[in-house]
Amino acid sequence: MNNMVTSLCLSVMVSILMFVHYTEAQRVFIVGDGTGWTTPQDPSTYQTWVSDKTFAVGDILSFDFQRAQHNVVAVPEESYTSCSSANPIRTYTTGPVNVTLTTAGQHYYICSIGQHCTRGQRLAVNVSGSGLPPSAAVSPGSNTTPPPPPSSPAATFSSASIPFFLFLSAFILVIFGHNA
Ligand SMILES: *[C@@H]1O[C@H](CO)[C@@H](O)[C@H](O)[C@H]1NC(C)=O
Ligand SMILES: *[C@@H]1O[C@H](CO)[C@@H](O)[C@H](O)[C@H]1NC(C)=O
Ligand SMILES: [Cu+2]
Repeated sequence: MNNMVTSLCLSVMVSILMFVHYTEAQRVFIVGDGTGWTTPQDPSTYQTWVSDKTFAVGDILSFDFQRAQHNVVAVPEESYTSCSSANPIRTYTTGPVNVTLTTAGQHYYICSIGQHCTRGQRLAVNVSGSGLPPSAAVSPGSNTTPPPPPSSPAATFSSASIPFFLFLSAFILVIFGHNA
């Protein structure tokens, strides 16, 4: 096998690996699954929904609702707790909408229409800092979360590293290509 072929294979492998990690790093969660984003029958529906999940920066919350019937308002903790739309961080009025979790920490969402929030249409998620294995976001005392799926260390790469690795692949290709 000549250098050209070797470097081409290497480039393709690196690109594929990065793509795999990219897709791992950006998981999409349908909020409420089949229930969607609505005023739930059971007020604890969304608390139950988050209880067996862990979230990392880069994950996407997909809120499935019809425009005008509901909305999604990102709010501070106090507003979530009191079901107030005071100090909104961001409002999404058109559903379905994908909200990317871009920062670590607690994120709170409510529906500000009518009494929907007090009837249970609110969501609090705890987002871990990187694409670390989900176990990193679970407190030691918690036994409600099943063991996390195996996750390679490279899954900690954010989508931002993709251009870098594509560039690296091209670089390797050029260097080895010239030596061929
Ligand atoms: C949300 O993201 C998922 C997965 O990428 C995609 O299939 C879906 O169409 C997106 N929905 C919206 C409203 O952008
Ligand atoms: C969120 O997760 C972090 C990391 O596991 C934990 O230290 C923190 O207490 C959690 N915050 C809340 C409000 O549950
Ligand atoms: Cu609503």
